[in-house]
Amino acid sequence: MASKRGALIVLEGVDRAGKTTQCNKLVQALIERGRPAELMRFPDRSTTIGQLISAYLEKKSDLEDHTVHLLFSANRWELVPVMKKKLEQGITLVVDRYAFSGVAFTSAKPGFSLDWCMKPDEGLPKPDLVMFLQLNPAEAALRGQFGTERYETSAFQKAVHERFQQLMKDSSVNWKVIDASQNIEGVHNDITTHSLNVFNEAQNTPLGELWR
Ligand code: ADP
Ligand code: FDM
Repeated sequence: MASKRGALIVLEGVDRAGKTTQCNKLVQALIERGRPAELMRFPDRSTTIGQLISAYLEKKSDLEDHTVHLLFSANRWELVPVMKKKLEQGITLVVDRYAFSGVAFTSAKPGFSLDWCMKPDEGLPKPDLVMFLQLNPAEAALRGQFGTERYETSAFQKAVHERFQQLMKDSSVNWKVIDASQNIEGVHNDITTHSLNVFNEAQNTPLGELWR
């Protein structure tokens, strides 16, 4: 009998909402419960495409807006074979940003529709669960200043946040909104509960295709 697949779990949210902190804690908690789990993050800056993206984010290079959008998407597609293999092996993937960041960030730029931005990511492995870490800008500001990378300004982040709200209206995706203003353990407990709840369904249904 084929072994049960892992779950595909994504964390999204505004800058400093705690995505990286929580992804690491979730992987650890799942492993401690005997469920194999691994962390992934997008963009994955280690690949050739990822290095182009990284230079762009660090403002070491300029790329045309459509082009960089497609590179972010290509960076996900290039990792799909690895993702599918791990999921088939029963490994749960906890992913720090995914196609939703891709759409929210590009569509926050002038002249980009949500529809156009979604197209290149259509058909990617569909997450079993997407948790949005919700935090208001004033509380995010208490966690530190913006960094120096591209997109790290309050006006742009506000536009991105609005786009995320639009994306969350899509009921074909299993969105859960998490109150990210709680302390680290409080957020972690909510995230762990939602994650454990999706295991049964994930194990008994084939991996879906995003936005199809
Ligand atoms: P993100 O990946 O969403 O940008 P991080 O996990 O890197 O966020 O966290 C941003 C900063 O906020 C870090 O200094 C982290 O220690 C801190 N932080 C994370 N979660 C919380 C929390 N629940 N309460 C207070 N500070 C937090
Ligand atoms: N970002 C991230 C995009 O613009 N498109 C994408 O598809 C993805 C995955 O890149 F500003 C943006 C979001 C953020 C930056 O920063 C990545 P981190 O600190 O590596 O998450």
